[in-house]
Amino acid sequence: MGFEQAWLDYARKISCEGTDGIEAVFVGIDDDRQDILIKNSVAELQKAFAGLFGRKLAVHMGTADGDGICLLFREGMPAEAYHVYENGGKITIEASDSQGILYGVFALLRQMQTGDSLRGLDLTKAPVMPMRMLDHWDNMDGSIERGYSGESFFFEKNEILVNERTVTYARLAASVGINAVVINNVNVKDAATRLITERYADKLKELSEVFAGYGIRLYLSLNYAAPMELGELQSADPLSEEVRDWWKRRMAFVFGQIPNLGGFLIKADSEGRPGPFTYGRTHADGANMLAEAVAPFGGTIIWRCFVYNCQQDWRDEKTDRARSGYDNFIGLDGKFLDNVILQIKNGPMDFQVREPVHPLFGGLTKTNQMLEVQIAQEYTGQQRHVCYLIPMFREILAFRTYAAKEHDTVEDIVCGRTFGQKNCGMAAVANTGNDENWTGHDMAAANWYGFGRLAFEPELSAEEIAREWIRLTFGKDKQVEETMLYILMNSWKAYENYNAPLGIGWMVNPDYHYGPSVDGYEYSRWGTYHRADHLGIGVDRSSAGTGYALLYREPNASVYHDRERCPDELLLFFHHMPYTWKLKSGKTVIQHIYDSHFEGVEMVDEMVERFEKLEGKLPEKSYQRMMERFAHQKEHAREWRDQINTYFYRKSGIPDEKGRNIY
Ligand code: GCV
Repeated sequence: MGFEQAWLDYARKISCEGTDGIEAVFVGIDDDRQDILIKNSVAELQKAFAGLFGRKLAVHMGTADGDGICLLFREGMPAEAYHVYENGGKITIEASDSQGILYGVFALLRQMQTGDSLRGLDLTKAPVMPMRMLDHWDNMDGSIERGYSGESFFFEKNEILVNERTVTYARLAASVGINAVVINNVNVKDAATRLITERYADKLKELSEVFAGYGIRLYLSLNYAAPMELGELQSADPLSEEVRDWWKRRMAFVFGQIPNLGGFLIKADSEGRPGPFTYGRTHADGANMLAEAVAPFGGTIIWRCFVYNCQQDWRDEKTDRARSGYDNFIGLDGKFLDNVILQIKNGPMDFQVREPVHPLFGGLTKTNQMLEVQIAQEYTGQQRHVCYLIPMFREILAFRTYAAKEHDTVEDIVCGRTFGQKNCGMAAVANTGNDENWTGHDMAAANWYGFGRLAFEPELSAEEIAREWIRLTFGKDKQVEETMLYILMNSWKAYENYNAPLGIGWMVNPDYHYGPSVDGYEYSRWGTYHRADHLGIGVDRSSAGTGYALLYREPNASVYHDRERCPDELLLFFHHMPYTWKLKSGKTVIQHIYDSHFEGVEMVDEMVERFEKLEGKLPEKSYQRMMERFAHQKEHAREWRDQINTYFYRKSGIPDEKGRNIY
């Protein structure tokens, strides 16, 4: 399938003061330090100027002396940082490494496309998170686990694809500062187990070279039981010498073949995947074995904390899936090697529309950590509903853990400010596929764009990021910008309103996780219950219940533990409450359920009404694609509203104060 250019579409002509005099690029970087990143930086400038202004930029090598855009190395700047400034009509991009130059080029182009002038431009940026990663859940047969925008563009029929689309993907990712990409699903099975064998070495090398040209390290998800599944050993015990040697040899081979390999991501002992528990070993044993094997090659092991018992009995009210990540890892704090990073989902459950922050953030103090979020909207509308997630990510990053006197937010931790860690950052489960527009819903591209921008500059607001994305994608039209901004900024709240109420989560159709099913997961083995009866709803996670609330540091623990102080939006996550309980908002729980569900639908109606007015102002194809999705969202939001309201009306017998239609 063909593909569009998303926010790097230079086809639309623009005007920006200060660009007229720019006729050339001057590369004041010694020949021996010019690499593929510098070449790609120059090529990007040429491509952009050709598209945006119809002008061919000349290139002068070995000099930074001329009117135009000058690329220069300047010692002493932090890694990947850039300084872009204008002086007398001349633009200079300085960095201490080629990656910084590339980011500077993209920053300049962004400024040209979103701003009105380059006069007085003076931007210095240094990314604060060392690792800014996209995790693709692509399978080698071309399918994508939780993929909502077509098939994989990395794999097809068990082969690796490297083509024009790969290059455009790398450009898009690099333009927002992504510097690491995992190409295959964490559920590593079948052919994917063989990614570390001869079979795929050449193609992986080729792919990694494309990535390297844009400052992206290639990562692979690893099958923990590979020594057995490749038919070479009888065991995968991390303390067995034979197993350890096997991994050392395998890693020497893989890194020898793929020089730009960053390392591996591992899902172990989770949802049926193999892991060290089989041998009575800990996750530190497992992770460290692999870390030792990759250390000689500068490799990193990213080990996921999404470990829980997915064979739970719904009758068992003491086992709490929310506790499991914490319980499995907190005792291992400080036991991981330096080149291991624990990757922790933002919440203790699984990317619900609302969850508390994972208590391992702030719990772990001696371990490298990364935040894992999901821009593939598995539980937030699957890229058919619009749901701009950057406001949620901002809230998560701003959460105070109280793990230190100051600089103790999640952002501080994953930027290395709290515990001084060098190996940390943020990863997002990717939302791309081979759809023409990459992300199914055109507006879902704002999550891809936004994730990268946020990871590079976490100080940006969700609104600033949204405005940038809108201008880059659709141009600088006031009505388009304000309308799209309104939709994006209201979309998470709208979705939360018509979804499961007050932090309880789930209530989706099992397996494919789309559409309402209040009891879909209520009697299942997955540990995801709402415990509603005719009197009330919610899971008691206080000390009288599962004790989960007490896993946080004070004062968070006391606040969550106390039903009077617990924030409304998380009340049912932490407490089982009567329907008649008065929330801080002044409404009862049941009235809140009704009101929020009616409001959610009204919000969607308002978004769609505003969007319709953009007809003729957006490219016809994108407008039609979005209209189709909005029409579905409108109808589907009603389904959510009516099923949830009706369920709780029938369960509680309490009518809506406002007498609206509930069935
Ligand atoms: C890749 C959830 C998803 C699974 C996913 C898993 C994970 O359970 O539904 O599809 O597996 O999370 O994050 O490992």
